[in-house]
Amino acid sequence: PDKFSAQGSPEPWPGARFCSLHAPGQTGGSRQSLLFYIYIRDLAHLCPERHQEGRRGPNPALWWVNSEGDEVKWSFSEVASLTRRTANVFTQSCGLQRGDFLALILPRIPEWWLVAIGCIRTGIVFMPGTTQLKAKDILYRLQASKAKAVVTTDTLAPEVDSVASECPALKAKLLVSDHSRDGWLDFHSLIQSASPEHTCIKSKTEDPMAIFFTSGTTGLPKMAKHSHSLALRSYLPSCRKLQQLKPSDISWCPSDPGWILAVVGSLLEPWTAGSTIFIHSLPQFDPKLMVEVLSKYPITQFLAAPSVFRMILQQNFTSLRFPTLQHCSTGGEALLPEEQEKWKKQTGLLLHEIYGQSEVGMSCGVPRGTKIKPGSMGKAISPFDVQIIDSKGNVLPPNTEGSIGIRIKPTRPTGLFMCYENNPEKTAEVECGDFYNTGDRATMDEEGYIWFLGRDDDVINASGYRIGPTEVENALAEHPAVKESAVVSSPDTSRGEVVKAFIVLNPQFLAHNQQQLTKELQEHVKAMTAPYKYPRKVEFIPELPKTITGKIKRNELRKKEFGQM
Ligand code: BCO
Repeated sequence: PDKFSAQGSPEPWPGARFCSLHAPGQTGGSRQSLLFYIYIRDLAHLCPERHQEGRRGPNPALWWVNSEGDEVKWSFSEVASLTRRTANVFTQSCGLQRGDFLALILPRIPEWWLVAIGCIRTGIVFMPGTTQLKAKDILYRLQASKAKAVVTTDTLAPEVDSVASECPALKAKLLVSDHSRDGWLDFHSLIQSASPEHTCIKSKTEDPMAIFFTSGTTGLPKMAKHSHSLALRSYLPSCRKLQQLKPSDISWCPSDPGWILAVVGSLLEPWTAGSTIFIHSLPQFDPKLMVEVLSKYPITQFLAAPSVFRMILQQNFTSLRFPTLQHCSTGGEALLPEEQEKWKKQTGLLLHEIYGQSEVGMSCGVPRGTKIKPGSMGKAISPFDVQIIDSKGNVLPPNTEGSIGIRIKPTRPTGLFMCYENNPEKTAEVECGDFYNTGDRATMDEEGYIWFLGRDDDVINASGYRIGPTEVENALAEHPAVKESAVVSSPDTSRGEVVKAFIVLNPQFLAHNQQQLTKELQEHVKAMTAPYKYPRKVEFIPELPKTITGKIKRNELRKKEFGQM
């Protein structure tokens, strides 16, 4: 790397101790092997320092490229040294301490990986956020978490500054940029002057590690808090079976690093296996560019949301053959059997489905080399005991529709979120008997394969984004044309589902050109909140369907969209 000089001697891998027990009296499915984590020393070493040169192939730990031909390649010892420096920047230059919260809002640049590992080393809880966040979203996140620090780039620094005065807990603003900015610490120069010596905290499995903001039917996003066991899960043999990553693999997960898919798929999984993390800056999604990248670079593993594969297939390439690609995984939304078939026909490769959420990471899937049943998202990944449950938490028989539940009693499994931070009510709401209720509907067949059916609430899953209808309705309510609105999911051939807004106009806007008004309202939502939530479909209606108590019947509107009425 030209920006940094990596120094410092490799540290030994301290190792971890586990014991494996069988839980007595487990019901439903095979006996679950519970891994009780006792103690892991210097957990933060798990990523870079485990894979010193000489013990692995010549591939770098991190390989970053952009479309302008710039490239960064870091070895594991370079990453180790740089993350030690990052840890020192946090504790010494920023005065942060173990347990403090840090908002990490960076695009796909190498510094994101330094900050994440720097946090793990120091016990600072990182909160990844997509760069699509707007000032209001950032304000909410900083206030709700009482974050002590934020790390971002020039693009979002003005948005942070516009709300920082309302965030009294915020004491450090770190800028990743070639320019300086008043009131901000310069990440690059601090890294250069920081010591490359750092001793990791002795983290325990139940210590908090990261927070993911996740949307629900009502209210603002909840803070799903994960412990270090999210990282520990990547070591479990059952999880390693999923992708079977090896040190010789070059793994690309283009998901925005604000999502848990990227934290697991582009940080924890590859680095615990000693694989290379490949990153393309991808300022904008472009399916043609993705095909070029997969053809040009020696990528062996590719993990992306189904919409990415769908949008590539929709380009109608005459040939889609990738010279080095061996394994493809997909998760974040439903994949249709015909998409699986088309990808296989075009590329000669299979698509292995993964199921997860911000609360659960990757909890089900089709491990590499095992039978794919097109349309099914695979089986539970141990130590998660996944069952289909009724509203009381009773396990349902095979092929019966119910909610996807993950057993949390008598023992909460390694890798499941700890709680919704500062929200015991919402945490209790998702507990159902002995299970965590995911809110997703499905059936399970006799072989344990799970068949996804949809949500049991009003949450929308558009191209892998979980969107709460009220977040969009609240943004629409701030436009003078909108008297009231109802936001629901609507089917879409590219994105699986999209956000649709049914809008009742205020009288003075009734005569307006509806096409123009649609565009204006879409731009308005994009400006008010993260643009991925904007309503791609808008319909103006005279009144919203309501119950006698005045509650909007979103369910009715959604059913109409899916032709179920
Ligand atoms: O389509 P439009 O152009 O009208 O709008 C797009 C963007 O152009 C626009 N936008 C983005 N940044 C903006 C902006 N507008 C104004 N100001 C800005 N700063 O907003 C819209 C954003 O939509 P998008 O993100 O869907 O963009 P795009 O380019 O269509 O990308 C398509 C996908 C498929 C690449 C994208 O939707 C995607 O990345 N989906 C996957 C999401 C994902 O990774 N989910 C995983 C979540 S974790 C999980 O599920 C657990 C699984 C283990």
